Amino acid sequence: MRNNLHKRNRNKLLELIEDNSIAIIHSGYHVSRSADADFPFECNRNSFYLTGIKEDNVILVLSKINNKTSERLFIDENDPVMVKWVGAKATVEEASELSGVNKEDISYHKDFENYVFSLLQSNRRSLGQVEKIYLDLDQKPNPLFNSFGLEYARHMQHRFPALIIKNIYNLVLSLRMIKEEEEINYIKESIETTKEAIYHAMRSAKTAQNEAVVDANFKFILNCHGKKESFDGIVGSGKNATILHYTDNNSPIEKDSLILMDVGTATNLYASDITRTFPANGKFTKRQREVYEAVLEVNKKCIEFLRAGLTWAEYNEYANGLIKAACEKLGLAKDFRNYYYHSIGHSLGLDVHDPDLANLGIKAGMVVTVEPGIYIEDEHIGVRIEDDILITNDGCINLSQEIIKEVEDIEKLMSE
Ligand SMILES: [Mn+2]
Repeated sequence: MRNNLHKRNRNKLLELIEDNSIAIIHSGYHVSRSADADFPFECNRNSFYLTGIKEDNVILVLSKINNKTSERLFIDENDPVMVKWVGAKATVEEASELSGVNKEDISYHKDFENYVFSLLQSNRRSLGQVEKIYLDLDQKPNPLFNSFGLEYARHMQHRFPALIIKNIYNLVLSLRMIKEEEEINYIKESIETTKEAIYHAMRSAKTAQNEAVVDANFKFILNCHGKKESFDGIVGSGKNATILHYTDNNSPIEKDSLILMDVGTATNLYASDITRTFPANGKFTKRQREVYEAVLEVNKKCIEFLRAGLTWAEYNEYANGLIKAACEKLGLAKDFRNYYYHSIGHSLGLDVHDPDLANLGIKAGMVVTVEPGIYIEDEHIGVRIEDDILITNDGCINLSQEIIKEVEDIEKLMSE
């Protein structure tokens, strides 16, 4: 606990916030699904980054007053009835272990308002004057996102009209973008599990009559590791592979078709995001191989090109140039944008499409994806090859290089 990732994250954030301010970050509420059922809870990733707790209704309060910092965590007190129905929530001891917040600085929700007000009135004890309150205000118009932040902003503006409300969202993102070694190790573990699951799914494809079987074989390995998908996986065969976010994964597999799998899992919420494309029957046709090798070459060239200091526009323009040339070489008549209709990659982390400050470009310590694709609907061929890349000071490291992607290696694995 002494060297807790989330404690380090809070200390980094405290460096960034202005003096005489407090910051309040909430982990989110359960969202109702239907009748008395809720959707599976997904905690706010900024909250998790700062607390390491995946539960709903956790509130972190950071303060910096006269350059003296403090932290306080508010959690739910266990209700004996709920414990019997859905299990216990983290106790003070467990919350302390996960977050690195001292036990003495963890309280139950009933003390939250009083604590915040005591900070706001701290000038009485000549400690300074809180001028600003940072809340986590996502830019999305959907009120389900950060509803606590929105509500609390209104509440505080009403109660303390002189208080300046600031958004902490971008400050947290500026930290989340750059991964520490511990975070990279979680991503590596996710990639390792994804590799095992993809191989299992590939081997199952030869006898599978339906995409659902390949999908189930992928998920089987995740379940065996006690892991979940980091996003709704895509298992598309034939023409379905040309639909970017095809997630039905339930069509019959044509014997000589290609299967595209865009899948991932998470470790401590740190995601992997991998795409592999392979022939359902274990052997590429001449045309499939042509298209596949064209995409593979773009994938490799983009990895060689990736380095700190690039803008996202430069990265995309480079990939566009390669894909345009590849499409021409493949004899595709229309503009290349008819065969490649997404961007080359995105940041990866606690979210699969990890939000980042795009204007800062690509920096050392970021993990980004490289995912060129060519989709030829008329020919029922969709190929995408996606790897997860760590940007370093002098280039990059392909974290998923162990997951095979050469034609020979794929055909060999599928013949075993
Ligand atoms: Mn991706």
